[in-house]
Formats: sequence, structure tokens, C-alpha cells
Amino acid sequence: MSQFEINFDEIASALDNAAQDAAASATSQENSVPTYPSETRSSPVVVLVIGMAGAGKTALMHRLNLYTVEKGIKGYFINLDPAVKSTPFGANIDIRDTVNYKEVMSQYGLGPNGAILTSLNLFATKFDQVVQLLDKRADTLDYIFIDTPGQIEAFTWSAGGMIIQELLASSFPTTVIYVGDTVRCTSPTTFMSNMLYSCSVLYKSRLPMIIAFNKVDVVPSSVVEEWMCDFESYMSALDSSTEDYMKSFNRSLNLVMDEFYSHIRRVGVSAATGQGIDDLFRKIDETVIDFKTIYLPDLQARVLRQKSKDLIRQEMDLQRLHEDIVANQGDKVVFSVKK
Ligand SMILES: Nc1nc2c(ncn2[C@@H]2O[C@H](COP(=O)(O)OP(=O)(O)OP(=O)(O)O)[C@@H](O)[C@H]2O)c(=O)[nH]1
Ligand SMILES: [Mg+2]
Repeated sequence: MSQFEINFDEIASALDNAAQDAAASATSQENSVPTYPSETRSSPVVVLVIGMAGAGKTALMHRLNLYTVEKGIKGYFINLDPAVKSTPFGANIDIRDTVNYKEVMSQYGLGPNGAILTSLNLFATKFDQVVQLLDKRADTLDYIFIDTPGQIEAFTWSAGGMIIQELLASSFPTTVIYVGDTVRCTSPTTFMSNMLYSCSVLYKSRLPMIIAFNKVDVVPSSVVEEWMCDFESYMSALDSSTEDYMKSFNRSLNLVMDEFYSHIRRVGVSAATGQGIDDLFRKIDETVIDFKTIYLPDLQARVLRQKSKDLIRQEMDLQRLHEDIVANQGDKVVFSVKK
């Protein structure tokens, strides 16, 4: 046999070994799937602040910062809004230090929303470093608060946003505060839009959620909170509303949303005056129990499912390569795309 002849038996046996190695490594990884840090030590709670534009997310972050300083709570503040002009809460980590939103807009020829989305995706590629940093500081922190862009979909429905959420949730108990603008929510139609949005955030993120009705210094949240627990009161608000075009649709939605309302924690707050912030902290702590008992097992099951899918795909690729090498006997070796 010349020096350049191929020994197919050797290749076949090498491929078999590689397949066995891949299976062994995947099995060992499966066994090490999230051993959760909080089970071995006290862990900070990550709080993602999400909500429609102008609902008061950034103002709430500022209030939370003031509150933590006043009460001696160890808080850490992260800004994930690349387009924000200033962060009154004094961010410990700021996406704007890593990604230049204006530069992204001009370099990629994007509009404002596309640039926010792309900036988040770019930042997500570095987010494991953020988690490593948080992990190092975990023993010294109680809460990690994260401000997000007003374009909710840019965070909740983007690949980057999902990576960020999953990296955080697989390291720390994580909860979502959905900030609603109480003043706007006094309109039954806007209230329903907000509830649908919060519902979509809940089902996409699969994390525990608190709805914080903000700006209660202007309008109390009692009316909208009543709509969440008393089906009839929302129906009669709809009846007396002048927004005729949406009435029957909102009636049907209210029937569906009843189940959602019954599982969601809610609180009225004012980022401006600090009203309701004590209650908000109590609710955040309650969600940690939900996270550990309901959301973490679900996350672990998803990680395991993904790993076993990857393992099957790896084995199929190796099998196809093996078959192609044997079938081609030294000719060009390519993966068959038909299989
Ligand atoms: N009266 C009152 N105004 C508030 C409160 N919270 C926020 N605001 C005002 O609402 C406006 C929007 O607040 P932001 O904190 O910028 O809202 P945001 O949700 O961060 O907005 P985006 O980042 O653009 O999505 C500002 O003018 C705030 O001063 C509040 O509790 N009470
Ligand atoms: Mg903001």
C-alpha cells in the first residue's frame, strides 16, 4: 500500500470511536446539567424590568436603586437599553459601554428598532462574561436589576434577548417585573393590550412574573387591579366605555384572560414617590419559591431535551459520513443532503 492510499477500515473504526466519545461526553454533560448555584449557596435574585415604552421602567430602576441604598440592600444595576440617553440609576454594567447604538445604525444601515435588536444580539454574544462577573460577585449581592428597551419584542422575542434570559435563569433565580402605565391602563382597551403583552412575555420567557402598575401617584391602581380579580367589573367598565369598536372582542378576551390573572402577582407602585416599593420587594421574594419549584425544573428539562437532540444529530452526522466514505471508496466524500 502506498503512503497516500486510504485505509477505509481504519477510518471506519476511528469514526466509531468518535461516535462513542461523543455519546460519552454528552452523557457526562447531561449528568452535570444545571446544578443550581442557589442550592449550594445564597444567590442574588435577577429582576428583569420589562414594559411598553414610557411605562416608567428606567424611573422604576432609579427608585429601586434609591430604595436599596436606603435599606442597606445590596443591589446591582444593569442597563440593556442601547438607545437610552442617560441612566439615572447609575448602571454597574451598561450595554452602551460595549455597543454603540448609533454606530450600529449607520454601519448596518438600520432604523432605530433594528439597531436596538442588533445591539442586543451583539451584546448577547458577550453575555456569558457578564454572567461570570455576576457569579464572582454573587456572594455579595441580594438583587440584580436589569432595565430593558421599551420595544418589548426586541428583548423578549429576539435571539439575543432569549440567550440573555436563559443564561441568567440558569445561574440565578430570575423573575420578570412587567411595568404597566396605570394612567393609560384606565382605558379598558389599553388595559387589555397591556395584559395581552404581559401574557406573551410570560409564555415566551417562562419565568415568574409580577405586574407592577406604575404611576399610582397620578391614578390609583385599585380600579385596574379590580378588573383583574372581578370579571364583572371589567365587563361593566367596557359597557360604559365609548370605545365601541373593540367591545365584543375585549369581552371575549376577558373570558380567556381570567385564568392568566388568577396566577399573576400584581402591585401598584410609584417610581416617582416610592409608594408600593416595599410590597414589590415582598412579591419578588415570593416569586423565588415559584422559580425554584416550577420554572427551574422546566428549564432543566428543556436543557436536557436540547442536549439529547444535539447528541442524536451528532450521531446521525457521523453515521452519514461513515456510510459516504464506505460507499465512495476513496472518491470525493461529501455528506448526503437527501438523508
Ligand atoms: N407621575 C409619574 N411619572 C412617572 C413615573 N414613572 C415614570 N414617570 C414618567 O414617565 C415618563 C417615562 O418614564 P421612563 O422611566 O423613561 O419610561 P421607560 O419605560 O423607561 O421608557 P422607555 O425606556 O422609552 O421604554 C417620564 O417622563 C417619567 O418621569 C411615576 O411613578 N409617576
Ligand atoms: Mg427606559
